[in-house]
Amino acid sequence: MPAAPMQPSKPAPLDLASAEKAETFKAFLVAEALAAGFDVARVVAPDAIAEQTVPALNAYIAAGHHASMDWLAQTAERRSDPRVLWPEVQSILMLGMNYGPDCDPLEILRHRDKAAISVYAQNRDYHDLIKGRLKGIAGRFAARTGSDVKVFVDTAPVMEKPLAAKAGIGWQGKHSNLVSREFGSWLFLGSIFTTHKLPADVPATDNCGSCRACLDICPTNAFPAPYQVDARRCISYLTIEHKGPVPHEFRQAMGNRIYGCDDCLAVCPWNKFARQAHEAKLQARDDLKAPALADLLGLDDPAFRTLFSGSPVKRIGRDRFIRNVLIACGNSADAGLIGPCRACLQDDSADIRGAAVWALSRLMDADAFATLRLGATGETDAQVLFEWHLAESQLTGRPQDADGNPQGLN
Ligand code: B12
Ligand code: SF4
Ligand code: SF4
Repeated sequence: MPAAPMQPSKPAPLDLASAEKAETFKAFLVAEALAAGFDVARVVAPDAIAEQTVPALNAYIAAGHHASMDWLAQTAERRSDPRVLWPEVQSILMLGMNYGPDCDPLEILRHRDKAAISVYAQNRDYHDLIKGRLKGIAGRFAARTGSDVKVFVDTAPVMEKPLAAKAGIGWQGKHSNLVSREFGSWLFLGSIFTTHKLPADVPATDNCGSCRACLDICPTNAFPAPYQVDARRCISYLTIEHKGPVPHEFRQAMGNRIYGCDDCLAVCPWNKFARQAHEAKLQARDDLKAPALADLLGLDDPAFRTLFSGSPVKRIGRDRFIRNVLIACGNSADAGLIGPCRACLQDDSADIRGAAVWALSRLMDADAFATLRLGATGETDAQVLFEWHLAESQLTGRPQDADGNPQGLN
């Protein structure tokens, strides 16, 4: 049956009262956000990103760039389109909180006997801080407008960077993070979803131009192309998310970075406009600015929990943390660390024992290492034994097969 001809539709009368109300509610929401300590808050429509993010996230996962973060793949549909995550959502307020450092984060990389903890982790866990504030703002907005609200920060399946870019908070730089004209690289992001329709802000434009400083500084070559990060090669991923031994090819490049990495962020020329975090809980704790590797190696589980209470570092647990510290020790060229590293050969964690073997092989000469090996006969863990054999063959120049395995091993 032929379709009935469409009636020419009359334009809907402009509802000035509701447009005005939407502006008022938006102004209220933004004012609440700023009063709660956020530095920037702008609105984006929920349909603004899917065209870009659905294919991009699928390509990212297909390329394996998500490494072992299977949750990115499992939540891909909801993550790349806020309307799938919450079909009732009408508007999204994206918020940024400045966590700018008070010194150059690249400076600590020159002090190899000290540990570099990335800027975002030198004080309180931003997830806890931001989530509490978001809940307060959203609660007041819901009470004022009667709309439903949901708040998200980082751990939820929301693509915060593309949403913040479309809201005009900044643009996604070639390192993939959001860059702001006012705050440089140093903004934490969070969001408030609401069923109330609010006027959207204007998206930001890309101001990277021909610069490629972030791509060139990356110690592990983690950018297969501008705007793409291969997490498998990223030190942030390797030190925070990666379980088990760190692949050998990245250990030297890690230097003294024991938790996260700021190189691509810190080198960005837009940081000349950055300013120090005003939120006291995001300013670096003095004891986490440049802790001595030797002190960190001695942390048992209770001491680790105490030192990193309320910090994001606590999330990775003591064993993965000490594994990272040991790799930094191996890169330190500091013979004074041999003693503390040797003590780690007795640790209950095989990951720690394996990393200790690697560190010692880099701090000791071949003869001293061979003597140490003779005394260390009780090891039964296959991965740790592999570390011993590999280290020995590298120190003695014994041949290895194509995979870097010492030949003649079974
Ligand atoms: C997973 C994750 C990581 C992973 C993967 C990083 C990544 N770039 O994907 C790891 C552990 C490596 C990581 C590291 C860091 N992270 Co992180 N991370 C996230 C998380 C949870 C999701 C990011 C995501 O969606 N990735 C998936 C990719 C596909 O999305 P995308 O990066 O936006 O990529 C876009 C384009 O670059 C392009 N693209 C990317 N890859 C590809 C591949 C192909 C083939 C194609 C075609 C396109 C394409 O398309 C995408 C869509 O537009 C967000 C929080 C959140 N919920 O959003 C925090 C978040 C991005 N992280 C954050 C921070 C601070 C960091 C670190 C700086 C921490 C540190 N100091 O160590 C580093 C920076 C490393 C880096 N250069 O990205 C902040 C960034 C704040 C900001 N101003 O942008 C966020 C937003 C957390 C927060 N709430 O503040 N992170
Ligand atoms: S965080 Fe470090 S390792 Fe990761 S992409 Fe940036 S510079 Fe490279
Ligand atoms: S360093 Fe250069 S290329 Fe990278 S995000 Fe900043 S401006 Fe863009």
